Amino acid sequence: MRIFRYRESSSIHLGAVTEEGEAYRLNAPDLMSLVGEARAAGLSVSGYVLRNLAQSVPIGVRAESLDLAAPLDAPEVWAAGVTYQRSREARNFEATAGKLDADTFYDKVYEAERPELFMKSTAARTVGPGAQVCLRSDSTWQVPEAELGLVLDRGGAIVGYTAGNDMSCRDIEGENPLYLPQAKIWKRSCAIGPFVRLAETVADPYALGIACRIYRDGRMVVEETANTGQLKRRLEELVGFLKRDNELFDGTVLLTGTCLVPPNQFTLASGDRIEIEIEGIGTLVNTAVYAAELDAAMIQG
Ligand code: DO4
Ligand code: MG
Repeated sequence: MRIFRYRESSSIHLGAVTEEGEAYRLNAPDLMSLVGEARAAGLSVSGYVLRNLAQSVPIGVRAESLDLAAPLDAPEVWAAGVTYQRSREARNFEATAGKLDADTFYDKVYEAERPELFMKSTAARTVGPGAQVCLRSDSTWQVPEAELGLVLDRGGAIVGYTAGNDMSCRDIEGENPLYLPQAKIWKRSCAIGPFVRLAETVADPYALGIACRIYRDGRMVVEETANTGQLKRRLEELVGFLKRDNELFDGTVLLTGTCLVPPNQFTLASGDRIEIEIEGIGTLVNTAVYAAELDAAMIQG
């Protein structure tokens, strides 16, 4: 079962898609309230939704055809790095311009007990499906990073899985890893959604196909595919380090690292359409635009 939000008549509603593909409007205000209600009733979230389906309104159309919004307002988005061999290779390439002759910090963190975890985004910087993600004006090597996102409760329990885009500047990080926050965090540099697949309805989170496609002027210019089976770490291991001596908030999202990297010569351009698809979860679509272009469009109204 998948949970989503959609806009209709200037309101935002919570919805669920059953395994049969039927979409229903739910009464709960948001995902984490739904989780609370289910727990109070002693049921799994999907069991709770199914039990209350008779009181829910069938939407009558496929969820994908609705005006979908971010599935939740994640108070914080964290991200793991170098959790796949593909990311390790890409980080080594950008840090050494392909002239690798010794172990790098990336090699070390890939093998280390402690994973790389970093703060990726706040609620105000995170967008949902269909929204524009921003490009930086001071980078010439920008890529989307397609990642499996974990939706956590305040105790660190995995409530569900979503698709995430960890927009990244390869040149800024490659110049100096101390620039990581600038390579990762700026206005609209993170997207999540459109669906959260409830954790109890995912048989094996280590067997999900992931695809990233980028379209320019209607033509596909990048297509990369991989599988979460290539993840070096266990999800609980990443969450364990995130919550260690830390305070988590209901609805925190943890992106689990990228296994998809466009060819090294590729950089995003304004107007590019980015599609991130995770098997059984859904497809997150966003368009890239320079932050200044977005600001100018907003001023013009
Ligand atoms: O080391 C930098 C971050 C890498 C990353 O974001 C990833 O592997 O997904
Ligand atoms: Mg990443």
